[in-house]
Amino acid sequence: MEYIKNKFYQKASKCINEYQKLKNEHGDKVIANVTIGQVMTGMKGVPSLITDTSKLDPNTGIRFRGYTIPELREKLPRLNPEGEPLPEGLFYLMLIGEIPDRDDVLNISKDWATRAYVPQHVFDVIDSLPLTSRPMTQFSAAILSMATDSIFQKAYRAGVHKKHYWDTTYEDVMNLIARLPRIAAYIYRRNFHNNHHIEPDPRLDWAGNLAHMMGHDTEEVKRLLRLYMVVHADHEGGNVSAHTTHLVGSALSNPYYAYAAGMLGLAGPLHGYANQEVINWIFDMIQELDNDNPSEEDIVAYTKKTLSEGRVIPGYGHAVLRQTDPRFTAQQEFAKKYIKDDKLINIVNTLHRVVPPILEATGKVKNPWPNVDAYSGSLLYYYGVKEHSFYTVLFGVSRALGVLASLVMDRLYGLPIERPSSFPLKWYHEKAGEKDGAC
Ligand code: HAX
Repeated sequence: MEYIKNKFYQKASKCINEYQKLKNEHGDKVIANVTIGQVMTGMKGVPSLITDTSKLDPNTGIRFRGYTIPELREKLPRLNPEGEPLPEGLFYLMLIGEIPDRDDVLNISKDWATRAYVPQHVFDVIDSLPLTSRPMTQFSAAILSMATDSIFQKAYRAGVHKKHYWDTTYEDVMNLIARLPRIAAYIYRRNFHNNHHIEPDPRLDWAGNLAHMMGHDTEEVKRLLRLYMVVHADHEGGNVSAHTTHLVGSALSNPYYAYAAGMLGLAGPLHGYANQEVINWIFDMIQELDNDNPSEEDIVAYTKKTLSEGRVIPGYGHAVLRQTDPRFTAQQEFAKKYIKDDKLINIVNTLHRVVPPILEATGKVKNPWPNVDAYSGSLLYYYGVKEHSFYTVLFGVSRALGVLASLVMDRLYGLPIERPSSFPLKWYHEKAGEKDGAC
């Protein structure tokens, strides 16, 4: 499937000169000032990364190469008219910058199917971990162990010219993405289905095959996973999983290391692990109330109690967004279309009504609206994927599409090692014009 690689190179190589020109001729141009507030709140809003795959607008949400999620759901190729777009199409769009046609997408499906072989030692590494280790630990360890296959690493050792780094990175990235469904499904079956594994079916699309290997071989779950893989794929470059992948990759670590590092960031409760926290929190509420059909008043009281304990309400808030996350809305629309009446989904919808005003009333939460994680677990649960601790692995499989497409571009542009400056707290204190600091 060299033609996808060639198409990428044809399109993206035009931008190399643009990058060099900006670096060489406009390097002194001031584009933003940094405030102490930005440093103290995690560098929010400081332009400091180059990411072409997607851009996040605080009010309208994510756009992938300019396209919103509703536009993607309309324009990206799908297997059948009633279904959801294939994530392969989104990967093509993020990498190449054009909406693919059906053949482009089917070609990527085929390419990934031919690259999907996972070496035995990867399964051995997973099997060597205790079942008590979290699925995300197993997932990251499996990815790291696959670095034995890194073509980039071998080429670097052999002295390849830096202008060719992107080529072997592309090969690693395609192999890595192709293998993820098999690895994720293996972890799922090992942990939750007595180690009874299901062989891949190379005729299936990437997400469809994942559903098949997990043992949820129905059209409904395949459709859900296609949507899931599209909405979680990318959220511009500054979120923890994307930024970590880029940062580690900037040291020319191989793509397996870079992505595994990104996954460890995704595993944090303020990021991708929130998709488990949402469901855990709802089930804790149901248990405490001893009622799986709680009233609005009960839900309000439980939410307030959680806040009073100094905890966050999982699935709500965002570092950049200031409106309901369109990824939440896409999943809500999916539920409205396909699910008639379900107690868990009803609770999620009630939370959507009652949580924002409660968070707003705290006076400090900048975005009281739901994010992507508020809905995803309830949909998986409804369709029979009930094992919460696995949910972040699914997020991780999807996130590979965006962060690894970006890594190929990082290498094509020849982005340098990332190295921002740090200063002691005292330095900021002095910059603020304060005299007598305590430290
Ligand atoms: N519940 C309670 N308090 C919240 C809150 C929430 N959902 N969201 C923000 N806050 C609090 C913050 O903890 C912070 O409190 P302190 O001043 O006491 O430290 C204050 O409001 C201001 O925070 P913010 O500026 O609004 O939010 P941040 O940019 O610092 O953090 C988070 C963004 C997403 C981490 C935050 O909203 C949060 O913790 N949400 C709950 C966890 C969650 O759903 N994470 C997933 C986010 C989406 C994602 O990445 N998915 O992978």
